[in-house]
Order: sequence, then structure tokens, then C-alpha cells
Amino acid sequence: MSEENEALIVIDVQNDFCPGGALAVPGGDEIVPGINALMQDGPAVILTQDWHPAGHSSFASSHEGRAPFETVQMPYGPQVLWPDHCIQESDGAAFHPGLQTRPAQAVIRKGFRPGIDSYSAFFENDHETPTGLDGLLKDRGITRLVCVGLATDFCVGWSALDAAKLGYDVTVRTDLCRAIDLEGSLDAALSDMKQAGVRIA
Ligand code: VGL
Ligand code: ZN
Repeated sequence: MSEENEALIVIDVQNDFCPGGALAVPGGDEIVPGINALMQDGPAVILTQDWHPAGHSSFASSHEGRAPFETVQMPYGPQVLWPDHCIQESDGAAFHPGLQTRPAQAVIRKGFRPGIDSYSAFFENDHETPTGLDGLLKDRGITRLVCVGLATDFCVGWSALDAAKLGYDVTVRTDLCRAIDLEGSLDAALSDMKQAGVRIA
């Protein structure tokens, strides 16, 4: 059994990030059985769900002349442009059908503000606007986090870095994550996480 003060943060295990989805992460579906198994250890389970309105500013289709995977400058900093994905209420935004959702005690939706993306489960991409997850965890006395999901180098990595900054004891189970790996983004994320004191397991 896991400790009272431990939460499992399951990041963006959604159809659009799995093979066949709009922003498919290679092997994204392979992690589902292992994540389900971890839930059985009894930690508090929190799911995150990328949840964009149509026409979201992180979509290349919202920027004339731009293609997916290019980077643009937004008022809050650089932003990679993505194919349209995880549109609110679409099948692509649904959790992978094999993912157990019954053990989830909370679902944190993110990326719902049209003008700003939100990779991290804690803050939007301005690194300032909170999602409320920190308050939820702290209110419940949770101090230790295990992070799994998609994608290692974007939403998982940014979440783990913010969690470490906020003072949590953070482990990323890389065997239960998969990466997009754009121009070295996976190596960069792993080294940033190590530097921040995140345990890579
Ligand atoms: C993600 C890109 C865009 C992720 C979400 O879950 O890692 N990546 N939106
Ligand atoms: Zn997104």
C-alpha cells in the first residue's frame, strides 16, 4: 500500500496522444496497463486532461502560414504549435478507453483558456496562472508525487519541474511515460528534471 501522503498524477492519457490520435505519442497506449496497476496500490489518484476549445492559440491552424511543430512567440513566451488536439468533448479528448478512471479522486482540466496553453498540471504556460492542483494537494497533506503519462518532455516534464519547485518530493516513472521528442526535447526535459531534484525511475 502507498502512504497517506502520496498521490499518483496521471497526465493526459487521452486518445489524441495515443496511436491513431491527432498528436500521437509513439507507444502512448503501452503505458495504460502499468498505470492501472499502480492505482491499485491505493495512492490518491489525480488525472489531468488536456481540454482545448476549438481554435485554441496553441494550434498551428490558428496561426496563418504556420505549420505544426513550429515555435512562435506568445505574450507569455515561446510556444510550440500543435496539430488541433484534445478539443473539448471530442473523442480525442477522452481518456484512453483502457485507462481506469474510477479510482480518480479529481480530474484537473487544463488548456481551456483560448489564449494560453497549459502543459503543467500546476501552472499555465506563463508559469503564473495556477490550475488549483497545488492547493488541492496541500489541503490534503500530500507531499509525495509519482508522475506518469504523456508526454514525458512536455506535460509530464513541466508538471514535475513545477512540483519540485513547489516543494513536493517528485518521482517520474519514465517506464510509464512516453515522449514526443522534438529536437532533443526529451534529453533536455530529463536533464532539467534531474537538476531540479526530480527522481527519475
Ligand atoms: C501535450 C502538447 C500539447 C502533452 C499537450 O500532454 O504533453 N503536449 N498539449
Ligand atoms: Zn494541448
